Amino acid sequence: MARSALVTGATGQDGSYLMELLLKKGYEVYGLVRRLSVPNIGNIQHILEDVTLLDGDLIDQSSLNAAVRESHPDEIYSLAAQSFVATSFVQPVLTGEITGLGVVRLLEALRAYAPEARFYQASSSEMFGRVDREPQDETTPFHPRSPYGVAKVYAYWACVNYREAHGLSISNGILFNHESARRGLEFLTRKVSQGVARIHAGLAKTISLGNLDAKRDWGYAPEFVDLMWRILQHKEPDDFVGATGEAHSVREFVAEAFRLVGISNWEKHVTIDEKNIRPSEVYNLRGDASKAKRVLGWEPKTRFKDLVRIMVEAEIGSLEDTRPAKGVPSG
Ligand code: NAP
Ligand code: G4F
Repeated sequence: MARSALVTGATGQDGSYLMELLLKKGYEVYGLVRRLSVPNIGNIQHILEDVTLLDGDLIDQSSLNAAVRESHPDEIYSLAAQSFVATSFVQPVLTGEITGLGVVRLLEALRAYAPEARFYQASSSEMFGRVDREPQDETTPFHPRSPYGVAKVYAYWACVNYREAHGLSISNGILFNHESARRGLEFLTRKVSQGVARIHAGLAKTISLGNLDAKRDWGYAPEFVDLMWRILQHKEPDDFVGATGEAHSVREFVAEAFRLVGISNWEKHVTIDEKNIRPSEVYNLRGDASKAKRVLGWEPKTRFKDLVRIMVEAEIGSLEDTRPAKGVPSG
């Protein structure tokens, strides 16, 4: 019989890649989606006929109970979150409700209705925050710097506690930034790759950014969902860092994206706006994923320059797709 998996955050970047991966592996796939006035299914349009979507919201316990009961999951992937750090400063209570307490609601549903299932929690390198060592691994202390990071720390420890207190099979993936053309438009890599493509096409002149000096360990999302799956195949529940081991600054990302379209004087096209600067910043993240390599055989392949190229090319391609063909009137 096919194994069954329930994925929360199904419409997001990671949820969409993970559901594709699980389908390829022969799983029966259930995706939790919340009701929106206009459905947000762009990332999963192509697999809609192959998965079962269940209505639910991390704020609503009964909908999570029903989703777990209906999907009879062997594996649960807890990916849903208010995941944008900047928003967490203006919506800290909502972020705590969804990104923190929402995970506990899902754990309660696990405990009541699928205690044999393996559970993956999407923990984050944002939990390390103000780091006191480099690179960061599973033993690095947490010092979150945003309401989002604080909520993720709460969810992380809730998962550890449910594992220890109730003997449930719960694992954390502490993943560093991973990106793709399916990233939300507000995240740095997508904002830059889309902005560069638009400037290249003559549709815009500048991109408005914040702190150019922050450094991130940026990887490619499809490789990181493979790590999520590997974590749940490991017999013993455990916590793993996922990272490339390389850090680059926002400035480097911007320069490389412009270089790809032949623009060397990129400073002319970037403005710095106070509104993009966070009240407290995470300045430097670089991960050490040697445990994931040693125990799970996982190693990311896509390096920084490949990632920037993949994202810029995707944006240029999608702009070309939306342009009217020659001779065809628009409108
Ligand atoms: P994402 O694209 O922002 O997706 C978040 C998902 O959560 C969306 O499907 C969203 O649904 C759903 N969601 C939000 N609020 C919800 C609620 N109240 N009830 C039910 N669903 C809700 O995030 P991602 O990049 O795929 O990341 C997946 C997970 O990994 C998140 O937990 C994120 O915090 C974590 N993480 C991400 C990274 C990274 O670099 N991408 C790194 C470490 C950890 P809508 O489409 O309806 O908004
Ligand atoms: O792309 P970002 O918004 O991602 P951030 O804050 O690192 O968070 C992402 O990665 C986390 C893993 O570490 C996830 F847990 C989280 O859910 C999310 O996926 O910002 C990256 C960096 C920051 O230092 C930010 O201050 O870019 C800097 N930045 C500079 N200008 C900007 C901008 N970020 C955004 N979004 N927009 C700007 O204009």
